[in-house]
Amino acid sequence: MKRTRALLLCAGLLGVSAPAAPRLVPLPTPPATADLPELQPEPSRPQPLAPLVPLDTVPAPAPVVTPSPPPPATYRPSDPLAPRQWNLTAIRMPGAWAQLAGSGRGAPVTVAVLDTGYVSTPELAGRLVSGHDFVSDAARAGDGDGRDRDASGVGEAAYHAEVIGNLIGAAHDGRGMAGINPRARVVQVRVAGQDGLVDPQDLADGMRWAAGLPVAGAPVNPSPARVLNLSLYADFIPLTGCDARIQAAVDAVTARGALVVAGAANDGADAAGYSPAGCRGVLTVTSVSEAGQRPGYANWGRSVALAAPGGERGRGILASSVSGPGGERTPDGTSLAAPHASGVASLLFGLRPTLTPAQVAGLLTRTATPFPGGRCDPDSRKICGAGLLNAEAAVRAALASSPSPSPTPGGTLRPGGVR
Ligand SMILES: [Ca+2]
Ligand SMILES: [Ca+2]
Repeated sequence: MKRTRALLLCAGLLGVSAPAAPRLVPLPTPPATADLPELQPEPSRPQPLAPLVPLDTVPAPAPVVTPSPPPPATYRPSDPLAPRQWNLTAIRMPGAWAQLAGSGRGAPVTVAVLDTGYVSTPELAGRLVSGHDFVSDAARAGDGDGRDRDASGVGEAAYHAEVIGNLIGAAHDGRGMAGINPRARVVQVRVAGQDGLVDPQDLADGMRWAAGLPVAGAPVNPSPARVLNLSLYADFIPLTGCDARIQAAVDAVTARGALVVAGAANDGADAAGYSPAGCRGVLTVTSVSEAGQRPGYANWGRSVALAAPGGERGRGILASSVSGPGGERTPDGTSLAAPHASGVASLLFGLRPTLTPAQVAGLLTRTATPFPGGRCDPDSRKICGAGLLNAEAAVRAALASSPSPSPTPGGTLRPGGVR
């Protein structure tokens, strides 16, 4: 069965539920300095956070009281769009940043965005890599050839990858938007043609390459990723379950230590039929609105691990963009939900590099905030996983976990949330 419409998981791109034209508002002129200030603590706020487990010490056999100043309660990025980025408040990013920024905790982590390709954005200056173009069909590629080393996005859909990358890692620099992990490194891997369609083999090869595995005809990725964000699904195949090629790629990159995060897709259907959303070992993320409810477009079902903001008509996910005319965009869709989980996952890997993909997935799912009333949808069949992504609780749980590479009594993480 051939799919005939663009299948990137941005409802706005599909014209499913977003306004007919993106809302474009010019961004203010950036300041001259290129230096990115660190997160600034919000002044004079109460400090109700529980004491944190020290990062760099092996847990002692007996309880030890460690005198250390409590972290600030919250951080507020100074980026002009930040006050309107309701999605970051919804996943409790201020409380997560508060645990990270005060002591500069966490190593930079590389996230691969497998999508429409590379767009040079100031939000990721110095942290953005143009990966590889895996679109093999020259007729759909729009760049005149098949696979090549230039991952640049082509055409109107190119903003899709840019917005996703920005949501994951936009700098807290007083310009544009604030990202979830402003220290993340982003590798853009092009797997979607100019038409927005994704060939299953291109996707499978792009996934392997992103994680640092060898792919014939491509140089080895010098920036292998710990997190692969897939805000898309493979076209040209029946939507009856996980494609064997995609499952094999998921298994290979997971064994390599990379977590695969996928959007659930935007058909208002059971996500189990989709690849990679329906594949084993994938952290599949569906959308909720600001009120924590499933928008009609968002896929659902047992293959969904958790939910994150994807927005809805008139209340999308605010992002800055330099693609096309540039300015603000407010797309909605599960394309925007997945990178919330990818961004938080990258924070957890930065804090605890020895965590496995299953352990990070387990941290994200077991710390999720329950949906209002316990469900994301009045229809009991339409389930959305463990709850709403909670970055503050996930970071706290990661900091409380053992930094040991092997599970130890009392420090064992219970894998969960990944099928
Ligand atoms: Ca090409
Ligand atoms: Ca910014």
